[in-house]
Order: sequence, then C-alpha cells, then structure tokens
Amino acid sequence: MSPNSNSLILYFLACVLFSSFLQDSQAFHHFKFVVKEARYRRLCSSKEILTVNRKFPGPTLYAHRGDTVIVDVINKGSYNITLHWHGVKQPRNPWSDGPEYITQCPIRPGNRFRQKIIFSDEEGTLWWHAHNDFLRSTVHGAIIVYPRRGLPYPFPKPYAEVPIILGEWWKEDAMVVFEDFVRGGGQPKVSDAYTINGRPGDFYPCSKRGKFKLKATYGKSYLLRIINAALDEILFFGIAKHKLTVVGTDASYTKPLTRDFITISPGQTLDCLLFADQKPDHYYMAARPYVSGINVTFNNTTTTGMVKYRGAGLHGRFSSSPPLIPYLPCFNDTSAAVNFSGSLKSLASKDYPVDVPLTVKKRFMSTVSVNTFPCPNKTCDGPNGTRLAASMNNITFVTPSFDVLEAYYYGIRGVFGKNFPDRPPFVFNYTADYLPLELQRSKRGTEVKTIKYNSSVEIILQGTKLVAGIDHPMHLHGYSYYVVGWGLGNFNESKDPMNYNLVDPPRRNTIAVPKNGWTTIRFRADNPGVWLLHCHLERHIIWGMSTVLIVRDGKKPEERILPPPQDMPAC
Ligand SMILES: *[C@@H]1O[C@H](CO)[C@@H](O)[C@H](O)[C@H]1NC(C)=O
Ligand SMILES: *[C@@H]1O[C@H](CO)[C@@H](O)[C@H](O)[C@H]1NC(C)=O
Ligand SMILES: *[C@@H]1O[C@H](CO)[C@@H](O)[C@H](O)[C@H]1NC(C)=O
Ligand SMILES: *[C@@H]1O[C@H](CO)[C@@H](O)[C@H](O)[C@H]1NC(C)=O
Ligand SMILES: *[C@@H]1O[C@H](CO)[C@@H](O)[C@H](O)[C@H]1NC(C)=O
Ligand SMILES: *[C@@H]1O[C@H](CO)[C@@H](O)[C@H](O)[C@H]1NC(C)=O
Ligand SMILES: *[C@@H]1O[C@H](CO)[C@@H](O)[C@H](O)[C@H]1NC(C)=O
Ligand SMILES: *[C@@H]1O[C@H](CO)[C@@H](O)[C@H](O)[C@H]1NC(C)=O
Ligand SMILES: *[C@@H]1O[C@H](CO)[C@@H](O)[C@H](O)[C@H]1NC(C)=O
Ligand SMILES: *[C@@H]1O[C@H](CO)[C@@H](O)[C@H](O)[C@H]1NC(C)=O
Ligand SMILES: *[C@@H]1O[C@H](CO)[C@@H](O)[C@H](O)[C@H]1NC(C)=O
Ligand SMILES: *[C@@H]1O[C@H](CO)[C@@H](O)[C@H](O)[C@H]1NC(C)=O
Ligand SMILES: [Cu+2]
Repeated sequence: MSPNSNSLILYFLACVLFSSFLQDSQAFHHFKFVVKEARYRRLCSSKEILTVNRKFPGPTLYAHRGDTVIVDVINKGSYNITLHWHGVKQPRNPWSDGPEYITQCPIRPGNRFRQKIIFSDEEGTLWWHAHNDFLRSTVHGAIIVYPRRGLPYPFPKPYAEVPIILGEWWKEDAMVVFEDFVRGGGQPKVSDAYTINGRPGDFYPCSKRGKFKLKATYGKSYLLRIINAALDEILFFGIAKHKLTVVGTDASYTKPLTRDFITISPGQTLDCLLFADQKPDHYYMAARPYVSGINVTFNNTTTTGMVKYRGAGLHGRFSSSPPLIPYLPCFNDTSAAVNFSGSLKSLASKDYPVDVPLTVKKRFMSTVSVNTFPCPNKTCDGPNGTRLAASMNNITFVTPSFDVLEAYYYGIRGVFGKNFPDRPPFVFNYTADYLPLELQRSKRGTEVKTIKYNSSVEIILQGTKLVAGIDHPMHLHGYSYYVVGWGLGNFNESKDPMNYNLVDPPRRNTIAVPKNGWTTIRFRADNPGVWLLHCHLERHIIWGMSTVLIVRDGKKPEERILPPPQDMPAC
C-alpha cells in the first residue's frame, strides 16, 4: 500500500476502532508507523516536529498478553530513526528491539523496516519511542497489553481506560537542542513546558484551550495508564482531592497502593485506578519535576489537565473556581520520591506468582556516575569549563558506528570489547560529601558484559556523588527484573542483603537508583540477545551511562537467538 497520509490516518483510526470494539479479533496484529514531520502549535508558536502517523503523542499499540504484533516502520522524515518497544521482552528477538547501533543501524530517510513485537508475560501498560538522539521527545506513544482474551484484570473492571502520557516540550527543534547540547558539553537547554498527552495546560502561555480533559461520571472508576515520556525529568503527578491506587508497574501487577500522588521516572509506567467519588466538579491533574541534583538546571513549572465530572459546571458555574490543584511534594523532596517507589510490591498471588531468583549465580556491581572530561582552554559548558560525561564502573560508553548485535551474531571484531568490570575498579566512599577532583574523570570504551544462558543474575547499582549525586532511572532492555533492595548511602555487602525482599519485590524494567544510594535487581537470564542497560535520563545516556548485556545462547534450538530479518537496515 502506498502510504498516502490521509489513507494512513483512516487506516489507523480503523485499527483503533477495531481494537476497542473487536478486542477478541485475532486479525488485529499489523500496524503501519509512518515517521514524518508534522506541524504542531504549542506555547504561542508552531513548529515542525517528527511524529508517527502525524500524531503527537503517537498512535497507541494494542495487544493481548502473549500476542505478536508486526509494525512496518516507514521513514518519511528527514532524520535517521530507530524505534524501541519499551518493556517488551522480545524473547530471542533482539533484532526488533531498536536502540541505535546496539541492535540495529538506523532506518535512513526513505527506508523502511518491519519490526516484530513479541509479547510474552507483559500485562498492563508499556510504551514505544524513538531510540536515537533527542527524537523520542516527540516520537513516542502508549502500548496497552490486555490480559489474555477472556481473562479479567486482577481488580474490578474499570469503567474506562485513559492513557496519560507525560512529556516535555521545547520551543526549538529537538535536534537543534540536541546538537547544541552535544557541542557545548554542558547541560541541555531546559525544556519550555511539561505536557499531559501533549498539552501543557493552563499555567503556560497560549495553552488554556485544548488542555487534556478526562470527563468522569460520578461513582465510576477509571484505569489511568500513566507513562513518563519526558526526556530528563522524574515527575510527581496527582489529582486534586482524589487518590490514586497503583495496581501495576511496567506491565506487571502490584498490590494496590493508594496515595495522594505518584512518582514516575522517565521510562516507567504506572497503572492507577481513579475513583470518581468526589463532589461533581472540576479538578486539576498536575505534574511537576522531582530534581535531586545540586546545580542541575530544570524548568520549575507545572503541567495541568482536568478531571471534569459529567453534569458539573452547568452554565459555566463550578463549586470551586479556579479549580483545586493537587498537593505535590517540593522539587527536591527525595524522601517523598523514594518512599513512593519503595512502597510498591508485586501482587504475588496464585495467578500472578513471583519468580525472583533466590540464589544468584552471576553477581556484579556497578557504579552509576556523572563525570567530567577536561576541555581545551576550559571552553566547554560543564562545571569549570569541563565537558560533562557519565559512566558505569568508570567506563563512559562510546556508541559504536556499527551495531553490537550484528557484530556479535556475525563475529565481526573491533566493534566492542568484553571487559565490562564485575566491580567498581576503584573502591572509595561513593557518597562522601567531598571527593577528589581526579576521580571525576572516566575512561571511554565500548565494553559489554557477557552472561551465560539461564544464569540467575544480581546487579547492584551504586550511585555516586561525583560531580553531583542525582537519581538515575536505570532501564534494562529484554527483561523485567525484581527490585529486591535499595537504600541511601553506600551498599553494605554484609548488612544490606539481609533486608532483601524476596517475597513480593516489585517487577520493573526501569528503577530510579536513589540519589547517593543504591538499588539491587535480580532476574533469570533466560532471554538470549544483546540488551542495553542504561540510564533513562536522555542526557545521561548520551553522556555514556550505559553498558550492554550479551546473554549467550543456550544449548537447545529454542534457547537461541532467532535468525535476523531480511530487511535489517544497513549502516
Ligand atoms: C520554563 O518555561 C517557561 C514557560 O514556557 C518559560 O517562560 C521559562 O523561560 C522556562 N524556564 C527556563 C529556566 O527555561
Ligand atoms: C554549583 O554552582 C556554583 C556556581 O557555579 C558553584 O560555585 C558550586 O561549586 C556548584 N556546586 C556544586 C556542588 O557543584
Ligand atoms: C520552584 O518553585 C517553587 C514554587 O512553586 C519554589 O518553592 C522552589 O523554590 C522553586 N525551585 C527552584 C529550584 O527554583
Ligand atoms: C530543597 O530546596 C530548598 C530551596 O528551594 C532548600 O531550602 C532545601 O534545603 C532543599 N532540601 C533538600 C532536601 O535538599
Ligand atoms: C513511607 O513513609 C511512611 C510514613 O512516614 C513510613 O511508614 C514507611 O515506612 C515509608 N516507606 C518507605 C518504603 O520508605
Ligand atoms: C587556547 O589558548 C591559547 C592561548 O590563549 C591559544 O593559542 C589556543 O589557540 C587556544 N586553543 C583552543 C583550542 O582554543
Ligand atoms: C577548576 O579548575 C582548577 C584548575 O584546574 C582547579 O584548581 C579547581 O579545583 C577546579 N574547580 C572545580 C570546581 O572543578
Ligand atoms: C562516607 O561519606 C559519608 C558522607 O560524608 C559519611 O557519612 C560516611 O560515614 C562515609 N562512610 C565511610 C565508610 O567512610
Ligand atoms: C576512572 O578512570 C580514570 C582514567 O583512567 C581515572 O583517572 C579515574 O581516577 C578513575 N575514576 C574512578 C572513580 O575509578
Ligand atoms: C533454568 O534454571 C532454572 C532454575 O535453576 C531451572 O528450573 C530451569 O529448568 C532452567 N531452564 C533451562 C532451560 O535450563
Ligand atoms: C557494614 O555493616 C556492618 C554491620 O552493620 C558494619 O559492621 C560494617 O562496618 C559496615 N561496613 C561499612 C563499610 O560501613
Ligand atoms: C544515518 O545512518 C547512517 C548509517 O549508519 C550513517 O552512515 C549516517 O551518518 C547517519 N546520518 C546521520 C545524519 O547521522
Ligand atoms: Cu542518570
């Protein structure tokens, strides 16, 4: 089919209708994603942004647990692009995972790539996004994974479901912001707005019209599928006078946790029930950043949307005018942020059991640090004229110009090394108030960690106070892991493992390692492939806070990576 944009929009609408009315249809498994510029107006001016199917946020992918979905990605834009299906494990199929130069070369303008999205045990909300440069700021959308056909949710069926995608908007072109950022060596230009489903809301210029509105019926319940698609900010989110009951994290069910607000990191999703049980009126929903790092620049503004009860505000009259605003913690309230995330627990029921490895075969520890490199004549924009960088175990990951997956699969040498260390190469007080400046500098390299098929893996991620301590939302491709422990300060090998939760730890694909603290994750390495492990703050991945886990093939044919698709993009 020749992708003329109108027919595509119709095609997509038809798909959405099919998926909502014919959830039991097996036929609905093929999507077309046309990457293309489109003009959008926000904050009093308009600009061209890169989109999928001219939508911002992009189209929602629907699937049932265990489905396989085909997406034809057609690049009609003017940049190289790759798409990642965030949180989809893709058993044995790293070929469709998407991170640029890790599992594929980019899809160049004018080219296309058919990606096969293999769902397995995910159930809940995930999302897809571009995985190169800053393009994911506008190229992203929700993935909704329903239970298997005919099976219920492990909570009362909500009256309606509502994706809530939190994002960030720049007045400039995202690629211009990206290029200035890379050239300057400092922090990226701060965004001009946060958004809810692409809309900044009442507190920004020219944004009152068209803000996101959830029309609620008194007495009903709503499943909010909340996604943090912001590039650089962890966010607090809440709804005035209403509580949110979390029932899922990163497409895995949790014990219900009822709170006034949530904390959500870039990369994470939270499924929350909202009960419309307050006086019929209008109420703000709002999000604003949680920023724990000293001297980290950010935009200290609040995005809003509205929950409006049906029947309220007749003749424009509401009981509360202006609408009530939710309480959200102060921008640097680390205890509020970690208390929320640390309170989440897996559902761990008969139908949704926990299978956290109780013993560990492969254990490694990695620091996650911000670093600096000297610049000629101190001309860079980092502190003291340096160039900012970031690392894991003191290695600043250098993205190769040919993808690691094909290099591994075809045995091409010289693309990556296998020397990612098992431990921090230098042991120091990671979270001490004053650290010698010499420690700030890291080494550059493309080092991966290889892991035997089916080994039980434990990774301890240790934050440091080098340059400035800050939370790092660490995302692993190809897996979800159990978050068995976390704490502030340095990980203590003799004391901290005694407090691990091996009963009902939350299962996630992204977890914020707390500022000047640590987090331990566990998983069974049962998915062979080449999987990126990285900080989901966009500036940090670009600075080099990542590494790659290569999980080797097992012995049996069904324990090996699938053969590559015919149409892999070439470098
Ligand atoms: C934050 O956003 C507002 C509204 O777009 C803008 O006026 C302001 O300049 C931004 N702040 C910074 C520090 O960039
Ligand atoms: C924060 O910035 C100020 C002004 O540039 C500088 O004096 C101070 O040392 C910085 N603090 C940290 C912890 O980097
Ligand atoms: C952000 O704004 C709040 C008020 O909304 C203020 O209390 C806080 O100090 C501001 N933080 C920064 C870093 O400007
Ligand atoms: C948070 O920021 C405020 C300034 O806005 C400061 O007074 C306070 O000490 C900070 N709190 C923490 C925990 O850093
Ligand atoms: C969260 O705060 C509550 C109330 O202060 C406390 O009882 C609870 O232990 C805290 N939970 C975590 C995980 O920090
Ligand atoms: C650094 O400064 C020296 C002396 O001011 C100058 O000669 C040189 O060209 C500068 N180098 C760069 C890379 O700017
Ligand atoms: C800045 O650089 C100078 C000279 O290299 C050094 O003495 C000083 O400690 C540095 N300061 C910071 C905050 O990095
Ligand atoms: C590490 O530094 C922190 C902060 O200064 C301090 O409280 C702690 O005692 C130090 N730990 C060790 C083992 O020296
Ligand atoms: C990291 O490596 C660099 C370069 O070898 C070294 O100068 C620095 O001290 C190391 N830092 C740490 C924390 O290991
Ligand atoms: C993987 O390891 C688990 C736990 O040791 C074991 O039960 C399972 O049979 C193993 N699977 C394979 C394919 O080796
Ligand atoms: C680790 O914890 C043990 C037991 O509480 C304590 O004796 C030891 O000093 C701690 N180690 C460090 C490096 O803080
Ligand atoms: C696009 O990708 C190709 C293939 O890897 C590469 O050669 C080219 O430099 C890329 N273009 C840009 C603008 O990055
Ligand atoms: Cu980070």
